[in-house]
Amino acid sequence: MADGVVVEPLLQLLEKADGGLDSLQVATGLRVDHQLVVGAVKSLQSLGEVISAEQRSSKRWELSCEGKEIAEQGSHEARVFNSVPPEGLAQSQLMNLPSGKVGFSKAMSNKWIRLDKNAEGGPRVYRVVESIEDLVQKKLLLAQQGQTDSLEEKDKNELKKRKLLNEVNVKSYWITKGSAFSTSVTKQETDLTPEMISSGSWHDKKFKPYNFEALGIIPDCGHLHPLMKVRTQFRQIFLEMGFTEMPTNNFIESSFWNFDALFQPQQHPARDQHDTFFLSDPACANHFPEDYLERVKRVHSEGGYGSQGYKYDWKIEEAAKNILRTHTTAVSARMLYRLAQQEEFTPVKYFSIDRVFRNETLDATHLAEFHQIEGVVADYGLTLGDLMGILHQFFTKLGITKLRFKPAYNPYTEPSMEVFSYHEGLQKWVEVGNSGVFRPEMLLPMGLPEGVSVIAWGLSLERPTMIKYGINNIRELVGHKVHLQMVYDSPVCRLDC
Ligand code: FB9
Repeated sequence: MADGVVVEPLLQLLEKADGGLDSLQVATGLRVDHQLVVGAVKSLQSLGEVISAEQRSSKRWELSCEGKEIAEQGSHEARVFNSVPPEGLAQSQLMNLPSGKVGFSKAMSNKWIRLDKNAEGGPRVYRVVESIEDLVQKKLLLAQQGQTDSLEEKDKNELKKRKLLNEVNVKSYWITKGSAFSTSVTKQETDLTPEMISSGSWHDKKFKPYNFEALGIIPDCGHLHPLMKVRTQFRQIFLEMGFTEMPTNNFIESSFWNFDALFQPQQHPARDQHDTFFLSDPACANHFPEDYLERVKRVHSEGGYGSQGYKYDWKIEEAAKNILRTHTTAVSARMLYRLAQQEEFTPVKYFSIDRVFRNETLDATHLAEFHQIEGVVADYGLTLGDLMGILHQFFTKLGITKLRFKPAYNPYTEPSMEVFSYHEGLQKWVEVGNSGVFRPEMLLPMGLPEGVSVIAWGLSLERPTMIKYGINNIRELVGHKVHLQMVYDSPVCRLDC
């Protein structure tokens, strides 16, 4: 029955009722599910003052699944009694019956059966009485028919203790006649159709009033991953600071741009298999700016630009190896080389936020890839002080004001600094990034003018995202085990608060 079919019978019952009706009574009287009656009440309420309905809570007794089964088939103890023939039954056989184990002790305590432990052939069960009255089943049947009032409190509590009967809170409606009560209601139209207008039938129709309180249907839509929400915030911060985003749409990079151009020697441990992912096909890149490549080769093997170099036999084969980029600093190198090709140098502020890949040991906060955030500023005469200043400006926009700088080492920056911030929640200093001034051995072979210095810093996107969204394990944030509901439910991200 749809709730529309319940409306008329409900009104008929209300017409005859003395005072009012409870929706549960109506459901029992009409032998329909209570929710259908609730639906009919709501559609009648939308018609105006046909009825008035007041929500109320009441307690009522409901049979549990086991209670329903016993009401239908009898208690376990009764089933045990009925399974014992006049000549008795071996206890082992009785215990193998479906109700044996559950009903045996109750049947014994009811003195319906007795156990002869010394019987020939082993312990044997005999009936003690001719017949029994299964009161448990009787009481459950009364409760099932809504006659729990006829049960004593102790009976109800005993059945509740045996988890056969539960007392539940039930929300229902007390329904009374409204000021515009009628036993027949005309269906209200929800749409004014062209046919109604052309035929004029709209004159005889009743239209459902607009419900301006109704909430809109939440549209199905896409959802941004928390990482992408935080990336947008970082992008906004960089743009506000006048930075231009670098093109990072190449996960695959040559070792030349990822390492050699950054003056990272070919025997550096970061360049071997256990830290870097190498491609097998295509294994090698084969297009490099020839003159620039020669200058890189020379600065590694012989030195130059005031540097003694690394004095090793630099090999193009090593530089040509294709890898998954280990940092977005490879992109910065490409962009700085392109800047150096300009007729006249112009200062720049670049940033990038994209995936990088490292063949690292995985743990709760580290995967073989992460998103690196990088800022780069190139101008004449930039110093470590400028780097500290721009780091303060950048992190202040993240709401991080207490910074400390610790001397560090990077192959491509000198000096280098690790950046720390005091975490009020953890009551300790935590590393929030790394930074430095690119070495002349990196910048001058590119062709950047003497006197131009480049300061840069980097951090990850995952760490602030995990902190912001209270995620402890990286696998709850990224990867195949991520619950999409986490993505749907993740709130908007504001980094400065
Ligand atoms: O992101 C990091 N920590 C961090 C950052 C922000 C943050 O925000 C809080 C909510 C307010 C919290 C924490 N780190 C760098 C520090 C550590 O997490 C570290 O354990 C992990 N590091 C990654 C590298 O790990 C292999 C983070 C990643 C990182 C480290 C260095 C760089 C980039 C990313 C760099 C660089 C660089 C240096 C010089 C010149 C150019 C780039």
